[in-house]
Amino acid sequence: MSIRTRISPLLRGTTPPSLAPLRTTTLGTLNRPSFSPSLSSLSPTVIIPSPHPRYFFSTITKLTKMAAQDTPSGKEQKADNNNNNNNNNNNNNNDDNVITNWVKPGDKSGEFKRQSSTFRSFISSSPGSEFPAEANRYHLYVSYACPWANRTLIARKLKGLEDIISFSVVHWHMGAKGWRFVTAGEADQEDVKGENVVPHEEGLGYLRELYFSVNPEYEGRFTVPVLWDRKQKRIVNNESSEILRMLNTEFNDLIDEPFKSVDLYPEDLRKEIDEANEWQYDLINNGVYKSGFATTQEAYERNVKALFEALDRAEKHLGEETEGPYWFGERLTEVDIRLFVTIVRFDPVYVQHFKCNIRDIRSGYPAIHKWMRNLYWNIPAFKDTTNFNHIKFHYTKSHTNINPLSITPVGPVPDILPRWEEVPAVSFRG
Ligand SMILES: N[C@@H](CCC(=O)N[C@@H](CS)C(=O)NCC(=O)O)C(=O)O
Repeated sequence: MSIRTRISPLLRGTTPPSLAPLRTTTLGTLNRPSFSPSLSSLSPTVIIPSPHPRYFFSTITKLTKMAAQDTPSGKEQKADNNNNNNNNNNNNNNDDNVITNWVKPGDKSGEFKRQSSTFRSFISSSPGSEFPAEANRYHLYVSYACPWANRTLIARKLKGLEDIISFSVVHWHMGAKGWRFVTAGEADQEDVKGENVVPHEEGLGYLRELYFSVNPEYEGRFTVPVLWDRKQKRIVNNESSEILRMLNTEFNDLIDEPFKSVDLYPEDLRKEIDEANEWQYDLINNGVYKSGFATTQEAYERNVKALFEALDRAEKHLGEETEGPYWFGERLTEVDIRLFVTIVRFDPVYVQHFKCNIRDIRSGYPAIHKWMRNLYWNIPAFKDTTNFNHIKFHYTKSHTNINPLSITPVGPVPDILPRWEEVPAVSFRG
């Protein structure tokens, strides 16, 4: 069976993405200046799209409705939020335990250093495994805001594991006590609602309670995603890159074609996948955080320049070195998943909130833009697991050290452009 035949059942509609007509005219002729590492020598190439009135007004209505409601998170969140504000409006907080001290107090480098994940067991289909592959046994705790968690939801869907592994989604707000579950009253609110945004089934309030339930002495961060074993009431793993690998292979005996044959980490591409993951993780996936959480000008500039050099590299690869529509041409792999979750958040959040604004994707990176929109608009696993409300509200209203008033910018409008529409400046240049 050809790869395309294998992937095609996952696509919406009947046209596989690689066969869909590509509007190369507007994108192919762009003359984009190449990246210069010196900020001062950069020409102002970021083009602000003038919003189409349709998108503009629907977003305004959405935000106004939100403001008119009682606050999304109620009393408990307000308390949590205040706490957060008090703790984080300056960088002089010396309490190591403050959850939103992204840079360790006293660390003169100003660099965000991501902690390694703690729970690293594997579900396995091998006999006698500590965590055997079984249907209805494992649960994913995720946030729609979080790119790392988003990876696992995409893989779950691409592999057809929807009836085998359940999932639930936390509230988008992360306060001083970390992620929390929604209350029954909140689940239907405009800004909160989404597939499986539900209260915890046993009534937990915060994700940290789950971590403490398995280890009362736990000292790491209370991160999503969490792969949970319902039977043993244990955390199997909280490292998204490893969860992706498990979902890719270990449940294959429990699923049918065409999902069984979907291979996100194929043997013959492993070396290239590992290589791509390495620089993309450090410079792009984590690069946006290192830029946004930096507490010195030097740390910010170092990381944001490296991020944009890496985006230039990705642009070159997708525009010139591969015959699309995926990173490895005809084959959809975990590289597409891992890069997508950062790119889809780039214009709506990272450009302004994390100051990753040397360029944006929609006007500055035509090949990445085309690649991202193909995934989003043609493959339900990508679109259905992307929730722009959770994404925008989480970052802008949780990181009060970066955005003390928690005002969420309205733009860019829309969050993602339709497949064949360009920002006016790009259409004009084409
Ligand atoms: N290495 C982890 C990182 C996960 C992670 O950092 N998740 C963030 C959300 S985007 C989180 O839950 N942060 C909470 C915290 O650090 O307190 C993975 O890839 O699974």
